[in-house]
Amino acid sequence: MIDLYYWPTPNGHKVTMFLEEAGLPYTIHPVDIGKGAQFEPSFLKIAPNNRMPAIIDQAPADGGEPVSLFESGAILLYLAEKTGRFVPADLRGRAETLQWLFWQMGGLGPMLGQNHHFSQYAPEKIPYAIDRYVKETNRLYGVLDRRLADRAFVAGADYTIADMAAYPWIVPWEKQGQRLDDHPNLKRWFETIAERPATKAAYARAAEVNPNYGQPMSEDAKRVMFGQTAVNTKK
Ligand SMILES: N[C@@H](CCC(=O)N[C@@H](CS)C(=O)NCC(=O)O)C(=O)O
Repeated sequence: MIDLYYWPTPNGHKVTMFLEEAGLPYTIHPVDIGKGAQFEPSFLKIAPNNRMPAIIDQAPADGGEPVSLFESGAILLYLAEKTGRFVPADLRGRAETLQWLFWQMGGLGPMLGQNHHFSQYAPEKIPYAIDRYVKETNRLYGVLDRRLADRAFVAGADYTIADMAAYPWIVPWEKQGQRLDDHPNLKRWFETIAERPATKAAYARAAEVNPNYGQPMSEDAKRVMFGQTAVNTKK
């Protein structure tokens, strides 16, 4: 059984996508980041970066104590290794998959996160910041589109954790000031993943956990989420 500490955001969706694909039993523990649940001392023990997702694997493969993990990329890789699924076993396929997983974790996620911040949440509309992150998002979409020109999925013919990491960040493409029609290979990939039953099941969890899923962020939530300092992590 996997305990999943989750709120329905792009990084949260990555893990439900994996768990649904693999058919691993899991229990969701909602972490309402708009209300400050990420700062609860019990959560910080599992996730010292006060960000979700996080997991506790109650039955690790070595038969030892439960394993607790934060960082969505580390969680995807751990679960892939636990199940032997969604990461190729051969040296080259594995290297390709990890390369694109790290590309997502170091580039696509953080840059698109800044796009969301300055385009949608910032109290002032700062043209320079919006332009910078909308353009960087566009560049990254172009990289993914070129990568997908001659292969079905990011790492090759098979669906992997690299795809699961990237897909939820493309879902809000309109809010990011992008057009999927400008990136035909990316669009085909995106539509293929959207149709997977596990993707649909993962996204169905979103509204179950947060009845306000898809609504604009409240002013109270913005106060909780933005402007954090080290004080918040030292409870
Ligand atoms: N690199 C982390 C990022 C996680 C992250 O940024 N999670 C956001 C939601 S997508 C969060 O928990 N935010 C809470 C906050 O900002 O206080 C990962 O991939 O797990």
